Amino acid sequence: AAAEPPILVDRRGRVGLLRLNRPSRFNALSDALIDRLGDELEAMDADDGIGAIVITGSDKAFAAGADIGAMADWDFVHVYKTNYVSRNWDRLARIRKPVIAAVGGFALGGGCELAMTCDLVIAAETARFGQPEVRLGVLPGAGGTQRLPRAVGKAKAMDLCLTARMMDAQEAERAGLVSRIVPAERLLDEALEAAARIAAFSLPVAMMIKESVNRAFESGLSEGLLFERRSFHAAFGLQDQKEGMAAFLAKRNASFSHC
Ligand code: CO8
Repeated sequence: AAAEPPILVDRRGRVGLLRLNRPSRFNALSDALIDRLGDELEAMDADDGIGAIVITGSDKAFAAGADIGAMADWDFVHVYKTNYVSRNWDRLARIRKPVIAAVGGFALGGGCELAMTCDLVIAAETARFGQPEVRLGVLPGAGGTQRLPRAVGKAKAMDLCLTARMMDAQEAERAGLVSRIVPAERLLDEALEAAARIAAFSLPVAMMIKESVNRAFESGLSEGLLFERRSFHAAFGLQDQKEGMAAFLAKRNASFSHC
């Protein structure tokens, strides 16, 4: 297993599929894994033939967090000087195409943070989400204290981060962390279908939608609305706008050329 790549890369039409592949470690997020994930995501982001990306794990775990074995002996100077997390995580959040997390089993610590860095979270009924870092004598370090309250509100974010308890898929969906719940055996198919549906729409429009929704978390309402309005106006510069509206009026399916 040591020779196995930490990420398995696949492609289904216009959908890129990345599978976290350290099953014996519950897909613990080693540096090698995060580095590779960043490389593969950036390659797919640059690939004109890909319109959406799915990240998934195994049945048991999406990812159980950072690799505790690797971290145990690190000290402040080491993590500060090597810029742990920022050095290889920030690039994940800069991916411009829609990314779907297909979560089965545990999404804990950095695993939950990875799911929250994605744009949609499709969860199997078996999914469990948590930020249990407090148990280890640390706190969430890849956005858990920031993205979780934005997703589920302060009350639940405090509860999860301070008590280390897990949320099941139902609670996570009610709270707003999860886009949809599906039966475990349908997880990958549902995620791939959602990705294929997104990828068939205009790619520049999907990118603008992602950018604009994310702007809601970075700005006040009037700035966000202005950003949306500029993007909406820009969409009228696309061939895909002409095609989408002409297809509607002609009562046929649109065929987007992604430009
Ligand atoms: N790191 C390393 N190894 C792990 C991890 C992990 N995060 N999680 C599980 N494993 C290993 C176990 O050590 C065990 O190994 P072995 O078979 O050699 O004993 C194997 O995976 C199976 O685990 P368990 O025997 O514990 O299986 P259980 O079914 O009893 O429990 C759990 C599964 C609940 C997932 C349990 O393993 C667990 O609690 N894991 C740790 C979860 C955790 O604390 N995560 C937070 C880590 S800290 C963090 O994520 C900080 C984020 C900062 C930034 C991230 C940047 C990458």
